[in-house]
Amino acid sequence: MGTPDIVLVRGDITDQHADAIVNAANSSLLGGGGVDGAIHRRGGPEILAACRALRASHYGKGLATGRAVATTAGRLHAEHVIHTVGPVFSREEDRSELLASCYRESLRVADEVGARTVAFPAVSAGIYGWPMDDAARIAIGTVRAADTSVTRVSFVLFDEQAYAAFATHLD
Ligand code: AR6
Repeated sequence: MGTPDIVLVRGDITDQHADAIVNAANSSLLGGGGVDGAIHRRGGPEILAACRALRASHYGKGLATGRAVATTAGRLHAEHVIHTVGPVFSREEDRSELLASCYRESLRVADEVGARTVAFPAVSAGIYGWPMDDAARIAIGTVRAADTSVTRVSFVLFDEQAYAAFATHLD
């Protein structure tokens, strides 16, 4: 147990090779746009079938915000997809702890399934509206404070602005 090495990658998370790839899902677990759409498209129907089975067996009301759960990774270059539900950004309410929980819970699930290398997107920083700089601060701060058997976390950033925000907080 300890703190993982952190690397930043500019690119598409569905191209990554890792033991586990984290999906920025929603509580339905039944797919959506952004990372979620890309993961289901590239990973194939096996992932959705596993999500449906989880809905039926454990998460009839959906997966709560800040939680994480693992499925097969289908055709992705990974063993597992870890689906986590980020909070929708709010100016009225501080939901930072829920966003931090996504990273902590995803690493806890990674430990449970024995994943040593994990690729994360910038959870909540797309459709859910979180300002990128703050999303990066929470992501890096939480992973740095983790005590996990995961040895390498890569943050896979889609564009230059996201990459720059993460690079600032890694320094
Ligand atoms: N690889 C890496 N990063 C990506 C990719 C990709 N293929 N596609 C988008 N991003 P988002 P959220 C970036 O919207 O904000 C879905 O409908 C994107 O530019 O995927 O947590 C779910 O079902 C942004 O920086 O996730 C939920 O309903 C970051 O990944 C909702 O969106 C996250 O953007 C979740 O919204």
